[in-house]
Amino acid sequence: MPSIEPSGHANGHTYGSNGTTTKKAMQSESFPPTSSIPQKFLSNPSELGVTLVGFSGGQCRPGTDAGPAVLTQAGLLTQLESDLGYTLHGDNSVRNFDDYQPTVTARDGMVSNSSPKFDDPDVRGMKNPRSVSAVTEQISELVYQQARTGRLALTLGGDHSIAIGTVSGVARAIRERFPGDPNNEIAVIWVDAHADINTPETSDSGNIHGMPVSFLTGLTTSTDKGVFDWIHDSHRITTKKLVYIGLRDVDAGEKKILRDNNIKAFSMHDIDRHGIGKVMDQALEYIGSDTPIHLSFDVDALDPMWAPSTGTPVRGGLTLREGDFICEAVAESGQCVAVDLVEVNPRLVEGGVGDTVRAGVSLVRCALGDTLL
Ligand SMILES: [Mn+2]
Repeated sequence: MPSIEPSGHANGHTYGSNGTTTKKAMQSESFPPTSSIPQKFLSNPSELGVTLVGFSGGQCRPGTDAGPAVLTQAGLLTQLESDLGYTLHGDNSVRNFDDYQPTVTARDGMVSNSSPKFDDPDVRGMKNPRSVSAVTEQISELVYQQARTGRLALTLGGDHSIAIGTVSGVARAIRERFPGDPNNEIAVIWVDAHADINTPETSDSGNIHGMPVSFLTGLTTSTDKGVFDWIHDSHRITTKKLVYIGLRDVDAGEKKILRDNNIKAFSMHDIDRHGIGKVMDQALEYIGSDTPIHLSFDVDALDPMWAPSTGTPVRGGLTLREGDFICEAVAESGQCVAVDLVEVNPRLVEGGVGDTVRAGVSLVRCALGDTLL
């Protein structure tokens, strides 16, 4: 079992070879883009709590587990430190969750249903249920430990099932940091081609990366031992503060869930009609200025023209600028407490991994306060 080291490197660390504190301090004096946005909910706004999740067991294509490695190799974390002036805490290498990673079958190159270290048969149709539950439980604790210090929690995935961990960890930390405050329930902006709100029962595929929102909102619960039975009320979010942006491939069962629960969703149709600027105004107004925001960005929200290396691409998506704008608008709100970037799959090389990685780097930079001018 991978060990949990919650607070990581207490003094931060340098990702470049010889970056020094002196140089960084001088840079933050002359380039203050990050600190220029007043932060409403972060007590340590210049600190980032990084979690690097190399896990792909929430779906059937190997490769998203290598997402954090290619993003960091492209210099993302170094840039956040040297260009944006953050002090980095948490992971400086990718957590691989080897014990829980499903095996790849030689026959078809797809992920098999049981992980190498323990038997993991389907539960309620879910594939790899115990593996995904165990990994997301650990992610939840790790991200909680970062968020509870008042840092912004940045998580690089991994498939989107890991958001069961990230969002639950942040929800718990914010409740704890603002006890008694009626606004201590986080809002989640879920940017995605898909709604990821299937219950095990409505899902056709059984892939848990299509279900995280149903577990996070309590639309589905589990009492099966070792299968998401670790999720409690303190981990959950309300459907009232959930906002989708970029939807265009929503299952019939999910459409019913969105309608029945009156969940706020801006599809590509809405973006076409109003433009991304107005959509973001409406999204932030809906959430309200008194609520912390967790931004969970699936790179497949972007059109495959910009981000082809992802497991479930859907044409007709966001341009890179629209994606960046969403991130910029969330950063400008001063309400952002956590950012996920998920579903970058460098094994899917058709169309170009480089473009996808560059898009991912750009999205994260924008979400963390980078500006064009
Ligand atoms: Mn997703």
